[in-house]
Amino acid sequence: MKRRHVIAAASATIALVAGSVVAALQAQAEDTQELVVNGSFDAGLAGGWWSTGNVTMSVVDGQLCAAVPGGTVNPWDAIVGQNDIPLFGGQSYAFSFEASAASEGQVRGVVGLAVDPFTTYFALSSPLSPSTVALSQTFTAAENTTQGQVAFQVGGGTDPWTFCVDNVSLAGASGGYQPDTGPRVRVNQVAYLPDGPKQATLVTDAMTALPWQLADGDGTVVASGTTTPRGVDPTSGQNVHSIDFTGYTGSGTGYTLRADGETSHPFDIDPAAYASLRQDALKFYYTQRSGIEILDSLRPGYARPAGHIGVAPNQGDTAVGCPAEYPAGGGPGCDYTLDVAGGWYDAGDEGKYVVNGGISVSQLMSTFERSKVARTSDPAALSDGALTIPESGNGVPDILDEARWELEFLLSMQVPQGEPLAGMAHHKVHDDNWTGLPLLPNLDPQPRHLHKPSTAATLNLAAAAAQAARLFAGYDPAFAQRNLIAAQRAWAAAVAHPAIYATVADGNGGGSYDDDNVTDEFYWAAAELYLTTGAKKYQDYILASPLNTADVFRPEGFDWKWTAPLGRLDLATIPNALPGRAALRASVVAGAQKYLDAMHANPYGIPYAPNSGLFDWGSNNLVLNNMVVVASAYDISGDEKYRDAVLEGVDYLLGRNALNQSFVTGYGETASHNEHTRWYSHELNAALPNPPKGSLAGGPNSGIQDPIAQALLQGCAPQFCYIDDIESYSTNEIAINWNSPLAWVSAFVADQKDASAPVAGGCSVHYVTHGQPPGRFVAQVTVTNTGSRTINGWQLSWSFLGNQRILHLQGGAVSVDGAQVTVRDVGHNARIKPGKKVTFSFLGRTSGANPAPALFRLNGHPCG
Ligand code: 9MR
Repeated sequence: MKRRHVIAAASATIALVAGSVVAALQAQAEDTQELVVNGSFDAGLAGGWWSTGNVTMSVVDGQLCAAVPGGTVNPWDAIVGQNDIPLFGGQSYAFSFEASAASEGQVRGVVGLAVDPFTTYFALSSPLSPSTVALSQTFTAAENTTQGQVAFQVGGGTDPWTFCVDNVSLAGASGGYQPDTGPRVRVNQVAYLPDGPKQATLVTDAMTALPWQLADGDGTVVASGTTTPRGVDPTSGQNVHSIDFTGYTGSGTGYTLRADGETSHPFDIDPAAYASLRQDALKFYYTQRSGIEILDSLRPGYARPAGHIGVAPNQGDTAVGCPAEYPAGGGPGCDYTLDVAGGWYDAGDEGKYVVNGGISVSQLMSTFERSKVARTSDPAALSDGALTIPESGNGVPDILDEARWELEFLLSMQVPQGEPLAGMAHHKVHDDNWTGLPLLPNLDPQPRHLHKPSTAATLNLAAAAAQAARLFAGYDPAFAQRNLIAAQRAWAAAVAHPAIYATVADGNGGGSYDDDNVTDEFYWAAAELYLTTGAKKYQDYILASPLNTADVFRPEGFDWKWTAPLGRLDLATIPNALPGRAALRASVVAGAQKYLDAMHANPYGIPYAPNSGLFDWGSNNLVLNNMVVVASAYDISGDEKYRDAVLEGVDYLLGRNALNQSFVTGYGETASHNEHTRWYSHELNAALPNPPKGSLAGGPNSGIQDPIAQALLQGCAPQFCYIDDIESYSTNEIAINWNSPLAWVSAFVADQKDASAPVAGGCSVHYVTHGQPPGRFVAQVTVTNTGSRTINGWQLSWSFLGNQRILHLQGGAVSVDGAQVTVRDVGHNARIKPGKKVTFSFLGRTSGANPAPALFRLNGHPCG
């Protein structure tokens, strides 16, 4: 915007001088909002200003000027505009702009629908000359839409001309948006565990304690007490009380909690409630798959054709090249093509990003890896067949099969040998331009390109592939080896090119996933490579990294951009020989304590308290990642306060929040179901489904970076910066890196079902390896009965953590299923009296790190 002399047009009902339009309208009505983003062009063309292909836009002298061709027929044959403007039927809007022509021309300023049938709601036309005219008029919107647009139709002239426009404003009511938050008693709408914490929150004006009652499914009051006033909660702006009904340990369905004349949504108290969430959170990945038909037989209601397999109108992904010049000044593109079909679509868009793929697939693999090392875990729940995917029944745990779908894609993004950046990974592949909604993947007509390799992507590949190398060793040694080689090549390439950064400017048609600090990715990749290989060079790197001793558990949590915690968590929980490992384990517990303290300080029990007080994009995944840290502290320390903190954190996501809603589709009385996705776009097209059960919404985001959130949620307290609308991509998208901690945490919570059962403390196992010629080792395993009753008949099971294989075993009968080993007694040694031992030994083969198994189960119960 630049102050210029303006002539008020005769047709305008309100004539205003430049610069005061918005202020004046704001004075008119308190809830008036500016709906045009960057209508002053102070930020160049930011805000999504677009034009038809025959018009060239530029910002000149603080205004948008467009070179318009001559010889078009209709006004709409040349357009400059902005989309994604929400309008509310019956509400009044003031539309204004200032325009001129370098010589002469004609403009038709339209407020209309950006999609078919392109309804014009309102139009304001004027001839233009070099003197700037200000046009403004009010109108009443005819219908609700989140897909309104402001468009300047400048076609229809015989001669080419230059159109300039400035101070574009569409100001109007916010629609009086008030979320329906239902009863003021806020609970986990899914289930509490009978032996877990049971917390609720009451929104009330009362300043003193109030009585509460818990009623069972028949309406019988089964517990009562008084609330604890907590004052005004800064995350919601509400005066709240907390309610603690942990003392009730019964179980059943249809419980309600009553206080202050309000009755909560119903909920269960059920030890087995989270088994289905574990499965659904993991099943999410099949329906995110690219490059494969989604079968109705596997996901009824979710069938869709394979996307991006080189079949028109798709222009990818079987032979994708680079642009001549990488976007955003990235220099010359590559001169080869890659087959990058497959993988998961990132989120609601059809891009595939190595950075985000890396953390997502790693967290899936960690969900599986935890089942090898954590006492409260259930490998059977993650076994082959658990997820009903195309690979079910192939002898490999489904969770690893699902991970492999993404790993194959990550490997395909690696720059081939012989090329200048060989071993690096291309940062991403996506459409050249953003597409609208809905759009089934197979119908995406946009050209797609590989984007410039980045150090961050390369290290994501290194970390994920290194982890895959140890996890697949027991199931598919060739694939494991392929991953190991790729990981090592990626590491070497990242060391050789340590500072090739993705920039925020490379964000057209896909997310930028920009990151100019990759010290954390180096730390994470070194950790995974060390855990898999045990090699000294990775150990040296870890020990020399300042991040190895830094406090990596920040108040704002971790995500794709801050990955040091991934390395720290794995070094702490997966057995290894790193010097100083005890301190790393202690650091996880210390980090968890901070999140636990934050959670207890917050009356909604949110284990997330960023220093800014603002919630970030995808806050639900940050909450969940903090819970991963807390759960790991429980696995490390066995201290139940950490287990309980995870259970309480889940309450927030499933309804104990200011909006009184669950953020997981299909879970809870009132749950997110209109998440931003291009193919499960039921809100826009009734023939399409909503996102599948178990899909996590990004969640409250103080930044509100999308138009509908900006129109409706201005000034929101953090918890209110969310709307379950498909257009709200900054608060309500689904994403592979958001469901991955949901899967991890819901698996952890599902595993807590037996926590009240006494832990079998009747055995201990001593596992010692010695005499290691290269590639060979001998292990001696001693099982001691530390209980008071004779064990009569035993079977000891464990999982190898790397590529160990048993060649020959004495003193037991061995069976092997992938990485899982079971050794049974051989009759004569079946009885182990209290205080006595049995011993067996085996000759094994391995390469790389050879840690002792972390967890032994005797007759199904953890030992030690
Ligand atoms: O999760 C990402 C978040 O941390 C960033 O702030 C945001 C803006 O850059 O982008 C998010 O990731 C989106 C990605 O760029 C494109 N696919 C959808 C992702 C989730 O919204």
